[in-house]
Amino acid sequence: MSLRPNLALALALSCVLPAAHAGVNVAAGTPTTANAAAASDDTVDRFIVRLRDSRADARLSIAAVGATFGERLEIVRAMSGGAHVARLGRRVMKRDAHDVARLLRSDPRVLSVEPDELMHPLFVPNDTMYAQQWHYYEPTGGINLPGAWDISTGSAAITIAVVDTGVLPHAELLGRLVAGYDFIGDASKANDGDGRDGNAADPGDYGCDGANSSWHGTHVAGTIGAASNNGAGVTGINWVSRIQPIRVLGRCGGYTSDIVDGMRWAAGIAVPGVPANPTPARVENLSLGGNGACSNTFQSAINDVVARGTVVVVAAGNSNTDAGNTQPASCNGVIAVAATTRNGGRAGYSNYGAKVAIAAPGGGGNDGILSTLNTGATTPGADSYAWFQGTSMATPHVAGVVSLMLSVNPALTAADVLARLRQSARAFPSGTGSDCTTAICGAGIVDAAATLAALVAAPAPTPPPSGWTRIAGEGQGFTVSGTQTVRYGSGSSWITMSVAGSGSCSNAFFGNDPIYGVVKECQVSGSAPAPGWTVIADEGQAFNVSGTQTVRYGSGSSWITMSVAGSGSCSNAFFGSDPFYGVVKRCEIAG
Ligand SMILES: [Ca+2]
Ligand SMILES: [Ca+2]
Ligand SMILES: [Ca+2]
Repeated sequence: MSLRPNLALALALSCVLPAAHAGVNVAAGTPTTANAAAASDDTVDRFIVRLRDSRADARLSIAAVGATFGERLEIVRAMSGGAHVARLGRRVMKRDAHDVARLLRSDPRVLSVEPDELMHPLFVPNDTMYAQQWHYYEPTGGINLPGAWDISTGSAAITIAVVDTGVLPHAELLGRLVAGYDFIGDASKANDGDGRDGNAADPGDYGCDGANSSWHGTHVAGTIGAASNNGAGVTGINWVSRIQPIRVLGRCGGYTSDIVDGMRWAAGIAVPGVPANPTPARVENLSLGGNGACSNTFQSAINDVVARGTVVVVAAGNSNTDAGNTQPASCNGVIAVAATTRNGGRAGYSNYGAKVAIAAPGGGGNDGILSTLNTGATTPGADSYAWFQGTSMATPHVAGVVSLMLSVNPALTAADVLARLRQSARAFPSGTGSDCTTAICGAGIVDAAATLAALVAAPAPTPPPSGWTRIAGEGQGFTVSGTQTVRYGSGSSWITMSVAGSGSCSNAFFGNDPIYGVVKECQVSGSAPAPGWTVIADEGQAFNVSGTQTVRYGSGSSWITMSVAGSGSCSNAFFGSDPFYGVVKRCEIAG
């Protein structure tokens, strides 16, 4: 069966629209990033491809898949998580890209194909200035920070990754930055003259349809941790912890493939061709997004990052629509943040719906969020401050509070953090003219003081000691069979992580020091799945077992176990249902 005619049709359709669309889209001069970015988003030539056979020569295999459909398909680079970025020989309309991906996926050598979609910063610049950071302390629209600062202003052991346009060494950020990485592979998007490099400073994202540089990452970083109580400028939410710039957004946005590599690296997970992260982050702030339900590419990266004990906080989006249509806000395992205004109502631009976990101030009308910026129109100029609005600004309010929570108790898991934020959230006010409710804006407005007070009053319960078995002393290596829950620490302070294979009982491996000045050890959970599960297939692959054996299908803590004789398929259809909706699954064999 030749699929060539279908693909040709999909590609041909794509050629009609750019000219017509360009005419509609001339919003040139509108100084918002959202408009500036839209024009460059119409077409796609990059795809994220995962091959069935991970040992195959990816360059040859991917080219051969393209040739099957009469198209040129070339590898751009290998990604974290085992996939590859590939470029099609020509551009297709974005709305046709999923059809193209579906056709390529029909090749038996291919496990998955998704368009490598562009994500954008989700802020709305606003030049109206009010000399107050109402968003931190006002009882109606603020996040009740002063009471939280009485409990914690942050811990130097915690790192917060700002996955964004990069961060400038603003005087109010300089002492707080740790080395990050610049993941932008495409030099024309990067604006710094080359592809990936070790310098995550923001060179400016100017040049997208005449737009000036946004310094978006510098604004976000200032909300999380501008120098505070220093008699100058603005205050940040966290006064002590470290900020790690992860540069993924450049001119006209950033590719999903770069963003997920940056997310994994920030959490301490290896990325091909990039040196290891010496200071992995416990919190990642993603004030970015794009259209669409959660891709497998995003979900798989989020699963990996959360399994390392890192909390992922993302913007719900600025399209005044259901956040289920925005990614990565619609992914499982993230904390999606809606934006509220100074009177506590829903900001007119804010996305909403069941995917939203919690709300925080993003500003509206004349009341923006005040943070650090730069005067440069293109390349960096002088330090400055500015008011911005958007779910991009709401998100770092939550990431900042999460970093204070982890400073108080680094043993909290991502699930603990989310549950506690929601339990302690402040009820939405009514009569705002645009009321939030728990049905559309999450559990409430984040309440920093109430969240930290509850944390101090009742620390997260730790499992009984009898459920854990010592496997290594501090500084020793260890190996677990399959994937198991391992904790590192002592007494009542532990960092818990899901570990596959070998690890090291050290601060470096677990990302932080759970209990400073105390000799620690590593323990494996006694209630973890029985040792000895071995991966035999990824989702969608066929497998064979000799004789009759116990096979499980799923991921993390959700599995369907079945007795299989001979061959099977690692799929919902074969196992009868989906054990873990929205998550990439695999098959494992006992023993
Ligand atoms: Ca570069
Ligand atoms: Ca750079
Ligand atoms: Ca300051």
